[in-house]
Amino acid sequence: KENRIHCAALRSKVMSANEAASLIQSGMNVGMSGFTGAGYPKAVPSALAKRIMDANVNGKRFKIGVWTGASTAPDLDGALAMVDGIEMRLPYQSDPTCRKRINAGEMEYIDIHLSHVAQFVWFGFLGKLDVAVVEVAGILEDGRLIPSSSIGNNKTWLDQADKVILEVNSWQSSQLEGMHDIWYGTQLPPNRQPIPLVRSSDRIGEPYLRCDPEKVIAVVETHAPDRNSAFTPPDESSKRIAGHILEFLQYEVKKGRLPRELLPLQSGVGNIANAVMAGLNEGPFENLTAYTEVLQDGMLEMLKSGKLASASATAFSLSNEALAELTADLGRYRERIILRPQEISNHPEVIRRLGVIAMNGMIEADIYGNVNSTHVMGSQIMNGIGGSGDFARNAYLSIFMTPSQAKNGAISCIVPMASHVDHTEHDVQVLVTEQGLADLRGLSPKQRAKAIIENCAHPNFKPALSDYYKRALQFSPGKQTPHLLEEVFSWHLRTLRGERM
Ligand code: 0RQ
Repeated sequence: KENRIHCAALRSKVMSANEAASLIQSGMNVGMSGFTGAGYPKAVPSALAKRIMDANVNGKRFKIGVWTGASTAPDLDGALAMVDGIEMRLPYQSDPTCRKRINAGEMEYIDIHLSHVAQFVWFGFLGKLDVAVVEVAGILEDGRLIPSSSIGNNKTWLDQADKVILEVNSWQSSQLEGMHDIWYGTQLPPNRQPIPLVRSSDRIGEPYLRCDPEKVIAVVETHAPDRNSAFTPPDESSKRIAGHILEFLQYEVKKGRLPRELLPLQSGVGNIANAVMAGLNEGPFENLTAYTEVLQDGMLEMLKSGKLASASATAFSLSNEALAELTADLGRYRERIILRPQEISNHPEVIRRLGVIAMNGMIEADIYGNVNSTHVMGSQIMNGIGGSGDFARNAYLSIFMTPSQAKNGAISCIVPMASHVDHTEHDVQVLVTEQGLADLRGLSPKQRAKAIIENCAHPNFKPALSDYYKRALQFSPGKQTPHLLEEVFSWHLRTLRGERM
């Protein structure tokens, strides 16, 4: 195995994953690396899951708090949830087993704006962080760490945890060295200073993570791949959504409200976001930039074609094919890709300053433009708010997109009232479905309702929405945001009862 550990003091702490896992006790809060399947620890979490299972077999309860950057992988979230080993999970997850436990009421989950997590820990809002388990790509002679394929909250975990377990993964390309930008200038209020980042491609920090070697209680060597999930090729609906957005952006350039190279792009997770990038790659814009959270296949394609000059993110989220492409040419890409801590990639101050164009997916929106990103039928968590709030609230333009219907047409994604609200009407400027785009800027609630129903709703649901809105306008006691309260959730209730509209 290639030696990635060049610090003698830390080399002396190398041990097996089982030995390292035995240093984690029930009741501890554990800060794990990992962000959308990139850079999560590959060995210690599964070893810990085994240890928890053994404890359970012996009639002992063994649960920990699991804090991460964002979602991880089956061998972290999945393995720990499977053995019911997670007391509290934060700040984002997308694992099926986790989701099941959370929705069954068997696991506590706090869904937090991703930019809030680090500072909440620094403020002491979340309690004590006992152990950090962080994957790195290598260790320098002086003990500094070469970050892995995501940064997430690693800087904060390493600073705040009492004890540190490092996983050194030789599967990660050694060429990652130099790609990261870790800013150590963060202060706590009232002593905060402006973040000196004025262009999305600026480097303001250093390429390595610092870690007090005294705190390191174990180093585990691994050679295992990230969880790289495939994207489906853009379907007809995603292509149409992308088409509407492209047309809109071109119009904004024509109107002089956007420069020709646009403004830094943020693109959410999932296939639709990826399709929009594919659309932009074939579109008329040149010299684009990205200030985003995860770098998906679509953006890598744009870096490759040259449409995208540079991209700033906190993690990769690539398919195996895209990863092979990146790895083969990492030396070249490294100059144009910057991975930052998530409190910087998602920082409201920076997003507002740069004027980011935010494009995120959603579960449903209501006729006034309130957006639900997280809860199906108001109570079942899907994933979490992730970075969508960080970006939507502070963006130059905040765009939300979804197919107009879900579950093969059984459900309308435009509803009278959102069953859960993550992004209020105030933070939503543009709604897009395959049917069309509603530009909500400068519109009052009643004008918004007309635009959303007219442009975004599926023809199968449009008459019922128009009918609801007309009656609300007539019978609602208030005419600012007309609603019929006895009816607002009737659409959801029908779905829950298994009836079609
Ligand atoms: O479920 O696969 O079981 O059928 O929700 O929906 O249409 O595949 O869309 O992959 O873009 O996900 C909001 C979840 C959309 C995502 C959400 C069901 C649908 C399907 C997924 P099935 P699609 P996407 C920064 C940005 C929050 C985090 C975020 C998300 C599943 O975009 O998690 O924005 N966003 N981060 O069937 C019932 C409806 C539904 C519905 C969709 N109205 N009712 N089910 N579904 N609409 C990046 C990060 O933070 C990491």
